Amino acid sequence: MKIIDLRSDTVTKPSQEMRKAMYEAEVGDDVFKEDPTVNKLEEYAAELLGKEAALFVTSGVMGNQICLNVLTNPGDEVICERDAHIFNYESGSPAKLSGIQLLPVEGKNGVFTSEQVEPLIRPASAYYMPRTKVIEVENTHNRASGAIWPLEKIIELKNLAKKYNLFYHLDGARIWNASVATEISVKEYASHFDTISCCLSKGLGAPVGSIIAGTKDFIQEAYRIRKSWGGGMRQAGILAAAGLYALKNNVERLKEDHEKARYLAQRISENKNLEVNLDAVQTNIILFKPLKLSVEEGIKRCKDEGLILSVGKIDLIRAVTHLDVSFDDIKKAADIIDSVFK
Ligand code: TLP
Repeated sequence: MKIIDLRSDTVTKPSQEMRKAMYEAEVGDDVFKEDPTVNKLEEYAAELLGKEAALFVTSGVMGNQICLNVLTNPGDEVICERDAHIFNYESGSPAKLSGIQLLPVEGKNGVFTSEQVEPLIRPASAYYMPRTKVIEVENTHNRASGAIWPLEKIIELKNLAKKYNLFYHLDGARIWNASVATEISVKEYASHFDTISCCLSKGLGAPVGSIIAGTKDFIQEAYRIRKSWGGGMRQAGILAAAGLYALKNNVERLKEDHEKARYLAQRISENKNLEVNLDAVQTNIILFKPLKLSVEEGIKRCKDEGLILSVGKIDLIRAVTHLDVSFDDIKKAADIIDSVFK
């Protein structure tokens, strides 16, 4: 039985062409900054994101956590959305690695407003309170079904961050998806933030790695932190080659993943035993609620039929489209979902 794996876009495997690029990569010791392919990837990504410098890191979690660590001191506070990845899925690392706390705000489809944030900013004179240091935004928003932050909302919060002298960080794990969906360049998105972390190993199909970007001074400090957390890699050009290949070949095609997600979400919405917020399905993630079966039972029954899904939230099932599933696979997935939740 062919298995259709929609647990995440992280399950993609490097294509033959990507593997060829990896095989042929020129390498050196990146801890000495002598890996030409890593250097090329970092320069290319910095240019693409319109930032002074970029750094190749092992994962999205490492990217976000290095950024937060560099931007804060222990005891500081970071404002983020209630469903943010840094709040829910990074193993408590802000507290563990940087001694900082997060202040979550309830958003709508992952988006929160400056009116919500302004009253939460701690007064500078209140020495007994934590210091507010960073506002963090996630675009696209994973636990909000891949919803996109409207540019005007991004700018509104940037202005607030500026007003209070706060840093502004973007978890842009899937910023590529936001960019192809809106036709707003990643450079434009990134220009509003001090720091950005974005993944190569999600919809872009690279096996490993993320990029963080910001000013030269920021990246110099990030480089120290990466090493101290065990993230200094040696002949990492083999991995960077996959990242470069992904950035050059796999961005535009994300549109196909969005079409697949729209089709699947539509089919799910036609099933009276399932509930889906179609407004939030703007990119490649679908969250849906089974009304008659539990999430666990629904996932188990789909798996028995050859479709692997994951838990999106306590009462929601998640399906993510990606480059290793065809349109036919998605039609099959929709049929399986219909038969399980009939
Ligand atoms: N998300 C994973 C899981 O952790 C849920 C997924 O399958 O979607 N930021 C965002 C918005 C993410 O969605 C993820 C991964 C990360 C950061 C972390 O990236 P990795 O897994 O590379 O550390």
